[in-house]
Amino acid sequence: MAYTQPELPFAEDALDPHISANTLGFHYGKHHATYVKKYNDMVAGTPYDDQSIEDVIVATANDPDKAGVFNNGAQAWNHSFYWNCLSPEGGGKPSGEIVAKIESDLGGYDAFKNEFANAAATQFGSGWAWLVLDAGRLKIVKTANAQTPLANGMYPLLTIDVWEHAYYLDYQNRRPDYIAAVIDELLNWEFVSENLLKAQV
Ligand code: MN3
Repeated sequence: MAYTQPELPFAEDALDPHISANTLGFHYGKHHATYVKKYNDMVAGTPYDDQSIEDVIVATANDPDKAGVFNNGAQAWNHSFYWNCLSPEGGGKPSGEIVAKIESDLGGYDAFKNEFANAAATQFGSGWAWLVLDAGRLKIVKTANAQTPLANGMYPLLTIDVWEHAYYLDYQNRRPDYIAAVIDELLNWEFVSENLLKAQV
């Protein structure tokens, strides 16, 4: 069964001016779509075809012979997850159960914000910054290229894509400005809270 690229959860121009329709057109319509297509082409007719994309990502991580399947599968999954982390109504401080968890595990919202922004800004080259649940505790991690905490037994709650294709049309080299805009204006805390609830079941 092929992996289907999910619909964007908002209109292509809904995140403007923080992330433009032009960026989303390329990022969702070209980059993400290509990862999905390549993944499906690579797994077609193999035993991976019968497995969920999450299982394939875990099975192919750290296997150099399976780098193509892993890279395209992980990038397909990471992007599907990333779109849900953004919302035109997002940004700012969270509410709900996540607030106390951020307080106890990370030292509060300001500490979260600094650590998350720093992880995203200091990921050298292409990659991702994440808020994850790791053995019951919130943690901020960064990953290179297609790497994903899913492959390391962590439960992803939130991510930001820091590949240049995510921001270059809007911000050029100013990655920290893109990161600040996402945190202050777009982060979908409702999605993060849903993920936390699912992770704790
Ligand atoms: Mn991307």
